[in-house]
Amino acid sequence: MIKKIFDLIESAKKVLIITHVNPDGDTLGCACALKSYIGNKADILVQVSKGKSYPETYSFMPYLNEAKTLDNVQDIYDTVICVDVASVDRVVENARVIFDNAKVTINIDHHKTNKGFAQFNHVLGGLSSAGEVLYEMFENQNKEITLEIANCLYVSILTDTGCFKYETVSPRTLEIASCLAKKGIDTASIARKCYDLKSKAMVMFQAYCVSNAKLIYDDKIAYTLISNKDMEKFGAKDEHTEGICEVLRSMKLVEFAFVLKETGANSTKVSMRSKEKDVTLIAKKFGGGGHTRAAGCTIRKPLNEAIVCLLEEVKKHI
Ligand SMILES: [Mn+2]
Repeated sequence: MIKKIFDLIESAKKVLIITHVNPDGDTLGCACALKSYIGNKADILVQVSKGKSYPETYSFMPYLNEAKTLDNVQDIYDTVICVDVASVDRVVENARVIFDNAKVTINIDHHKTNKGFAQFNHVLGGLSSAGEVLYEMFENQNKEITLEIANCLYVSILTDTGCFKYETVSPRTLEIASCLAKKGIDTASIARKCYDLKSKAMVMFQAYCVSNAKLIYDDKIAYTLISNKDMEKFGAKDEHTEGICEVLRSMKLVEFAFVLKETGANSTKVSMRSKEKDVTLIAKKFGGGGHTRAAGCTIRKPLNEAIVCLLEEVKKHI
């Protein structure tokens, strides 16, 4: 399959590399690495809607300033490649039209819930990151990993492992990180750019969300609700909620952490983290998915009802 995918890329006329919605470091890192490899005939589509952008944190990465968005992408691609996209539900609006019309569709991912929605799928569920999957593909086919590609893949792996903290980190993950470091990337500088250049507004907003958290079930469950009003009050962007769930989980007794964000009158986006338990079991109940200890879903209910439904489900897993 790996050789086949590189052959398909070779023979493609116009390639669209698609990130998942609410793009993170992994999907963006893979998109930039692939764009760097493929060159001019490839465009990146960062799936963000009108007036929105990918997280500012990642603006240091190459090609993102020229990336397409859902507002301006055209249906002119014969080949599309989804990177770090767990399911086709995460290809939305006109991206979905382009995906459906493309002659060749490729899916490169590491979500164990990925069912292989494209014509050509290379999914290694359980690997640390889509970046690790992509690295192995390059190496398997003896493709040169340039300094630029190494930088991008390192961002993928670093961010999707929470700085090499998660159980998904294997000896091979660390070996790959080492290989990337040997290419000459500045690992300290990348970590600083990813984690220590947050805006004051973001840190203050996160502190507010954390201080609003409720702890229940002998502190086993921590959750916080974020309304549109909260977002407005702090002038917060969607990306500013990134990391709150991890802070809640970091409390000693907490097993499950949830961040519920109002996304519409009848729509609540849920991020979930756990220390040991499999949160994909909870996410799947609401049509979501993800990883064992980091998953998400959208509950078609207002914020205050969504939390009731969610806790009802979580109780079964305590
Ligand atoms: Mn990922």
